[in-house]
Amino acid sequence: MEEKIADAATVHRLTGLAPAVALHIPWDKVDDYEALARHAEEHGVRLGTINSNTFQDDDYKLGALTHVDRKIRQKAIDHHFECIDVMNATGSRDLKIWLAEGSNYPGQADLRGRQDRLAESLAIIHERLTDEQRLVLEYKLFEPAFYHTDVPDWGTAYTQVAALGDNAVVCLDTGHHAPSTNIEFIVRAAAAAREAGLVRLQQPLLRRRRPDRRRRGPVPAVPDHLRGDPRRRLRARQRRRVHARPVPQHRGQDPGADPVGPQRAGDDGPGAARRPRRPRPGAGGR
Ligand SMILES: [Mn+2]
Repeated sequence: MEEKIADAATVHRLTGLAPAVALHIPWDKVDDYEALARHAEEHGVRLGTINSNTFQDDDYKLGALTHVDRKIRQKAIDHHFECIDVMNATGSRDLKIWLAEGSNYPGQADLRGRQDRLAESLAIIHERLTDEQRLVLEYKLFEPAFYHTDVPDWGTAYTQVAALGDNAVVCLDTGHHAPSTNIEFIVRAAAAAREAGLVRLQQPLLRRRRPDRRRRGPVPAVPDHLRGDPRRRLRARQRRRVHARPVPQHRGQDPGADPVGPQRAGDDGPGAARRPRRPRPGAGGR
């Protein structure tokens, strides 16, 4: 763990983009969290979000916070209580929950019952947080189940957290959507909900695309770290690295060339930012 933090601190020293290191429980369990927090501080970073894990244990193969068996549900809730203890020891603000829960064929599970049990479990976990701490619910389409997912999209995640209170928010991970999903549109909807005083989404929502938290306003086409220095900006333009499309978080999910064709005229399709540039026909080349 000490080595991981030192590595993360090196990345932060070079980029200035990653001041906090998230821990994943139980993978990043240590005996003394205060000592770990001090170690992070000495390296110029701090301990950030605490992530729970209910997708590894065989007990959770049919669900964790949604499981029909009260004992399994309680086990998953207790795991989140343990994560909150870690948050209290490290001074972390956010408890991030991503659930690998769903079903594989029609009729396997009662979709409404699972949603109700999820609401009940989240309420019990949320109850344990202080007003300064936040419950952050992350959604993801189809993983690992492939008939239904309990928290597949921002609407479902929002419905669940809206019932909990102001300190429960949705996390948007740009790699967690179907191909061709317009993520900018989701950001717009979430920002509108925030302005109406319904939800606070800004930090986790914009984290991946707006690393500089001091800046406000709409997310620009040119990322903050490329503003300022025109030489870097020019180089970025030469490489066509301007964020025409969000880059999928997991390389394996990059669908490559869009099977239904470009979304906009002149668009290189999903994943364009990471693909080698296609040769363009020159004058008289067509
Ligand atoms: Mn994610």
